[in-house]
Amino acid sequence: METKEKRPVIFSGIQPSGMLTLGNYIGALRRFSELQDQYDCIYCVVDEHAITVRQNPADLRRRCLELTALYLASGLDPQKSILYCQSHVSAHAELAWILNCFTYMGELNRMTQFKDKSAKHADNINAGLFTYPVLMAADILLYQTSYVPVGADQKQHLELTRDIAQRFNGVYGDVFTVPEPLISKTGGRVMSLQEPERKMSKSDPEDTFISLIDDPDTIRRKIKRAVTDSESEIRFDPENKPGVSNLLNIISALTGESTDDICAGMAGQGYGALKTRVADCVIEALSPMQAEYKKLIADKEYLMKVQAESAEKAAYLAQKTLRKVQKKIGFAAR
Ligand code: ATP
Ligand code: LTN
Repeated sequence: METKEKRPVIFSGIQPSGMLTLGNYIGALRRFSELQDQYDCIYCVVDEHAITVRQNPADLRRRCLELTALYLASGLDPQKSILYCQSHVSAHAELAWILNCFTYMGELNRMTQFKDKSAKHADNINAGLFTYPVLMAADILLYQTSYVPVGADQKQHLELTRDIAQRFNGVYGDVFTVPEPLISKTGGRVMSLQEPERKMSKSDPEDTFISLIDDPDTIRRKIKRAVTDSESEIRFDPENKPGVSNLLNIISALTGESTDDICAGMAGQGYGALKTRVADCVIEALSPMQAEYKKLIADKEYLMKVQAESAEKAAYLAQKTLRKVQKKIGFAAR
């Protein structure tokens, strides 16, 4: 962020709600470092979002450090990108309150993530879970973000963020940059290994996802047990063969090869061979990051230093937008 020339801003966030999965990696994380040379990148550990579901305090604290280590291990450079924790910058919660007053109940009622999470946590449907997308809008809008790299599941939240920004700008003039999502064509939606109709999620049971720190044996075992179907033909057909298509998609996202080419190359082979190929690709993709992660996670002090220095830079940028918003709304001058 030291360059003088103004570059478009990239912002994204990941919840410290569990060890990241292959879905988080393919849909979001692996793209973050590719963007840092061209844009001003800000990547957040969204711990305030994570508490919309009950979290064990010690686990939450540990996971914030783990996610910071993963950000670094994936190739993010703290000299180029801002890598910080949401709760270290109070402007997020402050802007979220204001944006709550520019968001309609009807809009939030339509959010599919809210419906999914309420069904999963029927004993704790709290107001934070409902207004979750407003805090996400605040995250993004605070930094005058142009692009938001996310998985396909976040498209609806991005559309709401744009609507809120445009509504606010309509009343007060051009206060916010209206952001656009960056969703990759392959890999925007990696599915569960056990229920391939549902997206892979880090807060689901262990055997449904590959964790980014799973060792090669675990990766092979989980993929071997992945649900396929009773046929034996390797064919890309998400509707009728969701399990096999998910495996093909994973290979395609990791190698850049089209699913058609992968199928052609494996003609006549069975699901066993397909699974071996998937496991090989996943192990190859994750190994360098895992080695780096192991080193980084041992150095807590360094990780905390990165968080602290980044939070300072983020807070400076966030305050600029927050002050402007407060002034426009008519809050008393200080
Ligand atoms: P949780 O299970 O706690 O809700 P999650 O695994 O869905 O978490 P998030 O922290 O909400 O993960 O998402 C982080 C990023 O990863 C977001 O950009 C999201 O769109 C992306 N992502 C999450 N799951 C997948 C998936 N299965 N495929 C592709 N991208 C995904
Ligand atoms: N809502 C996202 C996580 C998230 C986010 C953000 C992503 C919170 N704030 C800002 C991009 C930009 C999720 O559930 N995956």
